[in-house]
Amino acid sequence: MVKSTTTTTNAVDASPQGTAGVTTSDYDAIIVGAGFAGIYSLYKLRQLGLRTRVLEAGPSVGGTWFWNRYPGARCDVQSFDYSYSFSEELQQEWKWSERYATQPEILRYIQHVVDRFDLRDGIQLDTRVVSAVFDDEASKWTVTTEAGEVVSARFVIMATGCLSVTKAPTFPGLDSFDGPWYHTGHWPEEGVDFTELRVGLVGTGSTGIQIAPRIADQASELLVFQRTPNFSLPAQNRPVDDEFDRDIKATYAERRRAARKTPRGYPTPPFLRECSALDLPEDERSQVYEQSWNYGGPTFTGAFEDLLTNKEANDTAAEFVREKIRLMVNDPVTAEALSPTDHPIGTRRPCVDTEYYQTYNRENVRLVDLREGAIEAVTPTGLSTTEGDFELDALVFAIGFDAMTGALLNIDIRGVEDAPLKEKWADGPATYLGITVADFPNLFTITGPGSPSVLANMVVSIEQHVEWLTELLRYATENDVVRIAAREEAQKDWVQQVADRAEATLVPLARSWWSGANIPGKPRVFMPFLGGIAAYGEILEEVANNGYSGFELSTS
Ligand code: N01
Repeated sequence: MVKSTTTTTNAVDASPQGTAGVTTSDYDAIIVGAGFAGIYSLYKLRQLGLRTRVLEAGPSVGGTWFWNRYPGARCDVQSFDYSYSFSEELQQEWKWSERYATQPEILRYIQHVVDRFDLRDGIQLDTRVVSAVFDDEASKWTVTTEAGEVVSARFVIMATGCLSVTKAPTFPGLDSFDGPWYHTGHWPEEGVDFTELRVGLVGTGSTGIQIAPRIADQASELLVFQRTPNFSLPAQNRPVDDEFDRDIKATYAERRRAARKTPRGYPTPPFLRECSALDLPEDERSQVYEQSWNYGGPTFTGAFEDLLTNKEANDTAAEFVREKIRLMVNDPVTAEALSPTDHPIGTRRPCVDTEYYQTYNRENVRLVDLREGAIEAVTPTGLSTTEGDFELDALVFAIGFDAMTGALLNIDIRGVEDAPLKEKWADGPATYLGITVADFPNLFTITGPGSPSVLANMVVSIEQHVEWLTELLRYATENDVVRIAAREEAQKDWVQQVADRAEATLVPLARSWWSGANIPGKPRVFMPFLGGIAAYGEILEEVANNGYSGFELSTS
């Protein structure tokens, strides 16, 4: 437990989730969010002996894997890697059924972890945090919930997720629509039956690409409204048989260690080349692409080391995928419309699919290219574009998220001198290492902007942050540190480094949610750290080894 001036103003509420009344309680740490990040934070901080409570807005644990329960939702990093590595027993006893697990299976896994490690009594569900205010004198946070509950804590850990605030559909006339409409990020728990319905799907990012084939299985007609085509790579999903399961588990710990030494946080197959795509003659280069394509998943964009830095090299990969699309989609006009030409491959989040392109060969599926006529309004009977009206019985919006900063800025976070985070980040997020913010002492952002987060295996990104933070809090505990504050200068340098790394690549050539471009009015700042998990891990280690350089640690 942190040896601090903490006084308990009320008995610590150890009641099960959702049963807490309006009380004032005092903790060592409050964690906001019970997804992968919040759950692991609770596990680690309890081990440290901190009195810790998780406040979760939803009625269940799981975070993004609770809310995004649309048909077709699955991870696009292999299940064996998209899972916690902290417990050898856990990873040996859990058996994934598919190479890329579905949302229900991942949610079951998260529930299992919570029970397996007796974490449930530390998680308070149905509790939305609305504000967090720093008390400069006491070096403590006061956290208030929507229900008016007030809790205080030395440390606040924002495990609020990078993709947890949905982008709301704002099409004029939506209220007048006669049929039901759904956002994929708030999918009804009981599911939706599209049988015999004409369905309009808006959005062709990772979500739209996953859900389209599943809607097409049911609907009498599916119209996919696409504004920007994305590159999508085949998952090459398959069931996990016992032999594969045994093979992975025989060297699981080694696999996990190796993953932390990669940029993306998962093992890379041996055929990826550490050279330029342009170093190989065309037939050999194509062979590498073919191998990566057949291997499946996002690995393709790492086939050569310069795909994200050299436009000419990138063009060879992009053209390979466009050629695949032409081969998979029977109608040449549709194939052309599905083929991205406005951004290099990998400069927007590559999608991973199962039978997405082939879906357009079905009789009941049609692509509507919004570049030829944008959506003007929702009408009582469907969608109206500048090129014509479409009659629809149901609408599905897969239009994305206010990513990375949305969940943090939805909470009224006030730091030193009552300064709102919203004002500090008016021109875009500024953090030190993606995990702390100057002038917001004792507040930590798991996979916050400025960390590898969404560019890597999220579970590895989360573990990296939580483990590093646990050691920092251990250090604080052992050294009577009550205030951990990032220095302004260190933050300035870090923000510059994050921007420089992005500038050195092709990512500025794309409009993407990575840089806030999907939300009108959001500052255009490339938010994640592009250096990768391994390099980032080394930086974190160096900061710690240097006595937490860049931080001011105060004992009173
Ligand atoms: O959201 P997106 P997403 N009119 O922002 C379109 C993760 N994820 O939910 O590109 C018409 O990528 C928009 O068009 P445009 C993953 O990191 C992971 O699909 O702006 N269209 C785009 O096509 C992913 O990257 C998994 O022109 C409009 C789409 O909606 C991230 O979540 C699965 C529009 C939004 O695409 C976000 O993916 C799913 C408008 N007004 C998601 N507004 C895994 O497998 C938006 N669009 C782990």
